[in-house]
Amino acid sequence: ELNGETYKSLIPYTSDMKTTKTFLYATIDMILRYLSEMNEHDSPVIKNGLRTPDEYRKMFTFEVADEGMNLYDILANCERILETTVRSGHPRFINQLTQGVDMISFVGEIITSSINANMFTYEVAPVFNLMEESILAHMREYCGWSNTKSPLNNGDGVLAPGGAVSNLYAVLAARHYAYPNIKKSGIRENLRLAMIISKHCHYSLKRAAGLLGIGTDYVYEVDPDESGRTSAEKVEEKILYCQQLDYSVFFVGVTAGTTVLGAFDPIEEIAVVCQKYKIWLHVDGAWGGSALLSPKTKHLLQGIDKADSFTWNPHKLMSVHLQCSAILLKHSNVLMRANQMLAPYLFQPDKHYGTSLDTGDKTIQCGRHIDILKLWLVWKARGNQGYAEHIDNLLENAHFFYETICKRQPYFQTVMKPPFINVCFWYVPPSLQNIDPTTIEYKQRLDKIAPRIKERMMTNGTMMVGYQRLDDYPNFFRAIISNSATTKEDIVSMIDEIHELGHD
Ligand code: ABU
Repeated sequence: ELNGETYKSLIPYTSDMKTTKTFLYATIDMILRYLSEMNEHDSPVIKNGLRTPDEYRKMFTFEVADEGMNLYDILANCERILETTVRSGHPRFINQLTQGVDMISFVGEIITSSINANMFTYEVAPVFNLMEESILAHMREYCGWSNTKSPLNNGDGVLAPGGAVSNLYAVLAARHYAYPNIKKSGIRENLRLAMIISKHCHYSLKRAAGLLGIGTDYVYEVDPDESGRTSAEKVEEKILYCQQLDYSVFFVGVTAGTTVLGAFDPIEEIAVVCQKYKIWLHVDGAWGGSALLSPKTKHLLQGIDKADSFTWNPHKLMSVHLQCSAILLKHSNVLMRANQMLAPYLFQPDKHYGTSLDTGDKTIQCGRHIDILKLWLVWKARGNQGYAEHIDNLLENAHFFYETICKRQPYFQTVMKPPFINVCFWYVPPSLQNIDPTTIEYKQRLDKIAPRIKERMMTNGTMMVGYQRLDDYPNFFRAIISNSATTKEDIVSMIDEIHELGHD
């Protein structure tokens, strides 16, 4: 039916809805088949395994042509994309912090797409700007930044395309707060700015220093302890060291839920140090910020009320589709003052509705996608209570994962007791069992095991889990389950799979 039709048979090129309906129903059918198959727990995460770039190049015609493609072939291409894709919503995809496909969030994405509006001004996205204002205020309440007199004037925030951009906002806001003239005059040579971050913090903070003219050489890293936490004493030592060098430290960045180990820096104690030296404290909770949602885990962020800014990514632990990251600030108007350019064609000061909800002028973007609807819908559907249960369930799964591999010694060795959802471990094959683990040979050989297992895993396509080196540790696996669909049976199957793939 769609074979002879082109895009010109679709709205808006025709007002007849017939072909549009056929095309969209066929698309929905295809998506339903994909989602249903993806939720069969024993189905592959990558059908036929990961192919080489050349194999994919042969499977698709990536080049566009002079002549357009008919609608049937467009759908055939979509079908092939779904067939070959890495199914990040699969219950056994635990490779990345972003996982799963939540149906309410999915509906939010479809509706957002149908509207295709731009967040930058109130006049083109009125309801979405109000929704964002309300949800960001609610998130700030979790940080303890509420001001009952004026609930919407108790800080600021904006949704950003990802945690790295939220972290960039934090550094930018801190720099502007301390040195507002830089926006206009740049960093003059006699101003020696420096930042202090935890060594295990996200790399985006260092990149922000490069982007904002601080210079990556002037980012001082504090070594964590053996549990991956940065101590307040070490932060203070670093501040004093920088002061001796005559540097002005304007930013301390710590982490709530480090990317690999899931460690939480002691915010309360570090906040005391930052207050003593009047330095902006940023907490990157892109991953672990959602621990605030559960009464059982919110203690992990004790002291967040004393921070100046906070990154929190709903697209990680809150089952919301990429992209959805929040940068939250305790201080009102810093973002606007730091970024405002008053483009006269967009942010006219004499608009009849006022300009306070023209959020575009406080961002580093111009056009901005609507990321709020999916978050708002999921939060509405679950309520605060549903989110608390979600976090508790994920933690329970992490503990189950940890306990199961503890029982599988000596083949599975844990890196540490998980501080949060991250379960880090080595697989030690029989060939390494009789080698002294304190030797260099053992470390060198162990370092090669995780990549080898991962290669076999990707070739089979049965599951996906990430691995990395960290400090002196040889390559180890990091299992993180943020998908509500992952069950205890999946966990046992994945552990069995690693054991099978890892055997010599
Ligand atoms: N931005 C951190 C994401 C890292 C991960 O998914 O593993």
